[in-house]
Amino acid sequence: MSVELNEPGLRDFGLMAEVSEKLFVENLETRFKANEIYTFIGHVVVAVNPYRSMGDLYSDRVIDQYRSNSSYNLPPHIYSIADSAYRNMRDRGEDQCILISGESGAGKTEASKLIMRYIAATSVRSDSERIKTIRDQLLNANPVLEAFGNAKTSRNNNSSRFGKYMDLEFDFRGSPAGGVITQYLLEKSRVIHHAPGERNFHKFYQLLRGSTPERLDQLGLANNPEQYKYLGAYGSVYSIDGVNDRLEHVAVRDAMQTVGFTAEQIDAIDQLVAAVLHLGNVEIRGPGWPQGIALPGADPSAATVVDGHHFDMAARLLGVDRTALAFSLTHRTVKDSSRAGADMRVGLNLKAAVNSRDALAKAIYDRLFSHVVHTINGNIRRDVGEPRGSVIGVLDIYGFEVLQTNSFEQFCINYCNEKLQQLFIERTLREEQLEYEREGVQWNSPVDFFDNAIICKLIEERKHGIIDLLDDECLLPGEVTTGTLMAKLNMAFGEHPHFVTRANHRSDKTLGPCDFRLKHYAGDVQYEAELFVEKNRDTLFRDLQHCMNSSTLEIVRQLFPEGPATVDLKRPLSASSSFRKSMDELMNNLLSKHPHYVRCIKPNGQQQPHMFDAELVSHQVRYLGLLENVRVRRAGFCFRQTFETFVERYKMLAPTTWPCYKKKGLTLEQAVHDIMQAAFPESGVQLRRESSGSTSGGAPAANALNSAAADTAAETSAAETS
Ligand code: AOV
Ligand code: MG
Repeated sequence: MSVELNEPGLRDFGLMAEVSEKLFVENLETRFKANEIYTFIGHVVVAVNPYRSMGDLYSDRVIDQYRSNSSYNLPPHIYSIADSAYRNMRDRGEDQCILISGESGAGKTEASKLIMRYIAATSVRSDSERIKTIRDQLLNANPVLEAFGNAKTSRNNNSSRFGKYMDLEFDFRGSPAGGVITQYLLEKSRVIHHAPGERNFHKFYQLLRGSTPERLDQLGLANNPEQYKYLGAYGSVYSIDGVNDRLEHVAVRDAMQTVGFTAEQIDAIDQLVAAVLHLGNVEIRGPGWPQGIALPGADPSAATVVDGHHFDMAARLLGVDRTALAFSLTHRTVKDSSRAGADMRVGLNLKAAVNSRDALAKAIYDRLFSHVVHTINGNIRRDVGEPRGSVIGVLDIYGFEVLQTNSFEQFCINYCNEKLQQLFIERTLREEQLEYEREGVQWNSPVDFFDNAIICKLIEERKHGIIDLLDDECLLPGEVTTGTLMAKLNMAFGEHPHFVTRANHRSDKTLGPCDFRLKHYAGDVQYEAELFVEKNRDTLFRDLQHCMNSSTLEIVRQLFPEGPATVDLKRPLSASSSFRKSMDELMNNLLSKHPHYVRCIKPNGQQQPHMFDAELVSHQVRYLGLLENVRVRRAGFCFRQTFETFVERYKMLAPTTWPCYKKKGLTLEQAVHDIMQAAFPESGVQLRRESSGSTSGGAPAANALNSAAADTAAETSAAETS
């Protein structure tokens, strides 16, 4: 970490002499090349992923520095944000949240872990064993979640395939008291399929490579991932550079124990992961296949499940009867109208039976992931009876992504990123401008910015947005063709500036008949609508549900509780509408807290250290709205400080405030005024008219130059700006 005076480039973009994309990116590059990966825009931290170990940058020594100094006297750091959130929470008793955004591979998850590490180190000041246990449990939740919910993608070797929001709860002294994790929509399609060059969830490889031979034997598994169809799609990779799945397996089991899982619970979870691998290898053939499992009373037109090791193990590990499992994979129970609605079993053809097997595998893994999160929450929950102190929420979602083929999952992921961008716009660009107006502070002309509300509305608007149109299709009985969905979308959005299909852009030959393109805030993404209806319906046939519920294993019965089958409900909550609902809840939650932002930037597409691709960075700077962020800060006032801090720091500058303004009969506001008059008689500093509590927790604040700027006002343009 550099010494402050030698710091390369500008530490705060608010100090730029002129705001331009070129200068912005140049400043990032200068700093990146000098090992300074963090830069401020006011209170926002911009972080460039270094793709390498940063030596001492995150050490305990540095934690101590940020803990004992005002962040603004130190170089920008992810710890500055963590410190400011923690202090606000502890000293003002205000709930805080830290929102980390950026595209896939930009460094969000690493940032979230560094923030948690800082807060854990800072908040645990006592020797209380209980507090230390809570701290360890909170920190160890991350590796567990990553094992089950992260995977190697083409963008990121450790890509989060779920959204994570974690509330860290503190007692009134500011010590950790517990936590709650909320997860959003795991990309469960990855269980059965992944693109060339990618992997399935880390957990599968860890289990195969890390289990003892005896354990593998019990689970009927080989230690070679290539033998499993769900891991071995064409072009698959099985290993990740620098990652040892065997050691990870041990580390994750240890972390699970620290979080509070019992050895039996861990074994039961591994058993179900093994069952999923076996299911993937269960062969399904056409009707009457000779080696098929004989099913008395089966529909002769039904596909057949091939008898063999994998089927046998799947049934055994799931604790279900072989015949019942084979039946539920190849048949569906329907009402027979000719027999007064009595149940009738209809055989599934080969394709439908394969789908049914894959749907079961996805459902098991998806529910298992929720079960893991639920169990963690049960263990890290604040003690009943402990009064609720304040909370710091840390949001780490899956980043905006554009893949070779984009399906329903990317649609949800990118919608989530739109929502987060919307929140950023609302709170940093719009609110900042409104605040100046509210406070009667005069400032330069308003700053224009691209408001992505139009895209959010296109996706989520009730009755008229893509989600509701998709739901309408899903409600139609029987097979729905993608063609009818496309026709509906074209009819509704043919003229929409952010919606593109073949119908409204005939000259665009890259669009197939079932493709639509959304012009997202972060770039265009072309979606294949082919599986949207099926993935959105997200139904698991009653037969599979019943079969799983009949398991001899408690964990399986818990994952598949008996209840109304989703297919029978009048208006089931589809995958996309339930995602929209959870996004609404998330946004309301975040709006109720004091926000802090980390904007992560990916410096190159090769995941390489020391490479800075200025074009790629420019694109991110543009769509993240960072220049607008700087303009708003500069059009307004770059530096704010509470009156108290300001007077304490500069009281020696005016005769009326030294040694104590109170003794000279001044109010706090008069003291600030006198100091400014004495130091900068010509400056344009304005004092806030009245306290609104928006930026300083109710304390009167001065939109004044802060210490660094006041000391070096002549060198910076901040004085001219304000
Ligand atoms: P993401 O969370 O933003 O992507 P990650 O946090 O997983 O991205 O970062 C990707 C990789 O970049 C990590 O595995 C590290 O190798 C490296 N990295 C990130 N931040 C740092 C850092 N501060 N210091 C050193 N290396 C870092 V995604 O979850 O795909 O949207 O969905
Ligand atoms: Mg991540």
